[in-house]
Amino acid sequence: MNVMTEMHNPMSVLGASKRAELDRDGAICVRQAVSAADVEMLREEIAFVVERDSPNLTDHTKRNKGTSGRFVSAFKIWHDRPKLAAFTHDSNMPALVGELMGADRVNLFFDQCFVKEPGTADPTPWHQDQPFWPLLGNHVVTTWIALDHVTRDSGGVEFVAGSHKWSRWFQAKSFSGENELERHEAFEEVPDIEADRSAYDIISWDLDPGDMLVFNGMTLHGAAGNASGDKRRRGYAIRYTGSDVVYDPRPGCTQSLYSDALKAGGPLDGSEYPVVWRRS
Ligand SMILES: O=C(O)CCC(=O)C(=O)O
Repeated sequence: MNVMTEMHNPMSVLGASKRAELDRDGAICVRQAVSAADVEMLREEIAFVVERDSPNLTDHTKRNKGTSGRFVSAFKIWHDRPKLAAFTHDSNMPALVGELMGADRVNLFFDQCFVKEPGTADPTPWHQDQPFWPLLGNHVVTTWIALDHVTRDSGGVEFVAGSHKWSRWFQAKSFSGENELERHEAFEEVPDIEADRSAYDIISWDLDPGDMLVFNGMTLHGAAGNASGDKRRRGYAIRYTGSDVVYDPRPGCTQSLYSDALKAGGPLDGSEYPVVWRRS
């Protein structure tokens, strides 16, 4: 059964154990969450953004310049793409994350695609998402939908299980190692996880197209480059927030996520970060 299209209450298919697993580990995998038709639609939409060098495209392929491959992402893409707007707002995705977070309300924060072409040496550095985002609260999740067959060697995203509960915030840095974000004095440097992988409980999943990772905004995660000679590694990520989240415009966040329309300490509600689900 396909999680997104076949049901009114997504948790009836997922089961309560997924919510407990997400709470415990900070990351879960939902198999075949998205239909083949939606995977195809997402591939086409992402190709439009990535292949036309759209203005919201960031090229992270700087760390290993001169090597083959390319690692790009694009950000806030649903605004210009009606099919992505429909998918992020009107599919069962908001209800699914609302149930997984145990929230009464879900806002769409933003969407983003990540493409690692074959032979890309650039890793996705280990990081937490929330230090990049002007948000406070626990109801912050990403759904990362695989659009290709993904393994650790082709750049599958890995997570440090339980790290969302460490009560530690790590300084945000750009993926390319350039354009450092403003330093936040209270934030620590990310530990060198690659230097001592066995010290951490690292979890990951091989994915087929349509499988979906769901993870908390405070979970440490990263990915290797794409060592495959012929397989792309495309992911479509949607960032949702829930009812316990407030706007926190502290220094050091991604500039374009600040909003003049929101009040510090207030809810995200507004046209920029719309409410897409309410518990009935
Ligand atoms: O796809 C990737 O390599 C990075 C994904 C990521 O860091 C995220 O979705 O927060």
